[in-house]
Amino acid sequence: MSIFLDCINGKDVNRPPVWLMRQAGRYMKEYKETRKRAGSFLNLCYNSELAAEVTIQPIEKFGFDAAILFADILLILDALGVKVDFVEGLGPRLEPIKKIDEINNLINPHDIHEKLNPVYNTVSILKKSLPSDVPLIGFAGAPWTLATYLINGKGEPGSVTAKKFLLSNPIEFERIINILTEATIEYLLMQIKAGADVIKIFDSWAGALNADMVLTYSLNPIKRIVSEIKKKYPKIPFIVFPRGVSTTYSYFSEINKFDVLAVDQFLDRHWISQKIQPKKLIQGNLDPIFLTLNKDILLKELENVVGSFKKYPFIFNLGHGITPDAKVENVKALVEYIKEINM
Ligand code: 1CP
Repeated sequence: MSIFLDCINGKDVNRPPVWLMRQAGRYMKEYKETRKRAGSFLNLCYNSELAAEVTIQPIEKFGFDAAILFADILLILDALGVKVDFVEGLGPRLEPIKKIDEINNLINPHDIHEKLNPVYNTVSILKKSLPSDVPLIGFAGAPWTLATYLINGKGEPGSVTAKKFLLSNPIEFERIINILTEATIEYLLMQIKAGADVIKIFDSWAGALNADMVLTYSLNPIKRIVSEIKKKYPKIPFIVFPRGVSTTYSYFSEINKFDVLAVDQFLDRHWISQKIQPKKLIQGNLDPIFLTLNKDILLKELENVVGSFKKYPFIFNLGHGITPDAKVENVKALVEYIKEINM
């Protein structure tokens, strides 16, 4: 009874399912109120009741077809013993690895669960409280994206610091990727055990890698994670988001084990419909900036996105996360527009 799961499972649906990346967030006053009660962003992530509350807020307000667990991709680094802080107005700041032998200080991937237990608890609460037709998406950051934060200490355009590290120390970098891959497998297995219906892997900084590096450091570790998890849970669908990888998206579309490919807003929609959609169900790719503009500008772009993708089933979403300056009335208009489509 879920249009989102039906679409992923290849059943006939009469319109695209719709949800938005970062649908719980600062553009909503309800989120800001709960966030204030939590005291800090990390407290909100680790407070299962409040994290469940903010996960549900956009479902109740807008009627999205899927919910995404409220947490952050950087919690797993916190659990691995890296100091993580979220600085108001700046974003995440971490204590980065400065010397290669500091890799040895990371906590064993098998021992991350005590710290991450509140996240699994959030999943359990959500499974009980979400409407039965709204599946829950669990998620993790991909090893490369996590490695960029571990090495840069923060999001860095071009991920230059991490790229220099991997080119200068390929053996040590491989070790880092392996640790992060193992931890991610552990983390996602526990989310599924707690009740997550679908898993999304965010490789938000994959676009910083050159094409050959994309295959080695983005695609391969993600493939390993999905394969390992599907050995235990063969039916669990995976959405993979290698943001910014340009034409190497076509390599991701070849991987049978991936169920959905999330496409960013920089890809040519004609190319997506010709090269990707025949091979893989897609999700995307409205530029989040349209949610900040006049409604008529948004509606026109919705027409463009839907017009480009409608030859095949697709999941409606943004090309990247919603921004704090998105207008609530635009989000309402977007959901209404998609729900009125009859394909
Ligand atoms: O002050 C606040 O309220 C913090 C803003 C915020 C929020 C609402 C951050 C800090 N994270 C989140 C929640 C979050 N992050 C979710 C929750 C569920 C939802 O989608 O509604 C998810 C899935 C994430 C994932 C995430 N965190 C990614 C991958 C997706 C993407 O946007 O590319 C990344 C890269 C992060 C790191 C992070 N955490 C927060 C910020 C602002 C960032 C990214 C920016 C940076 O590195 O500077």
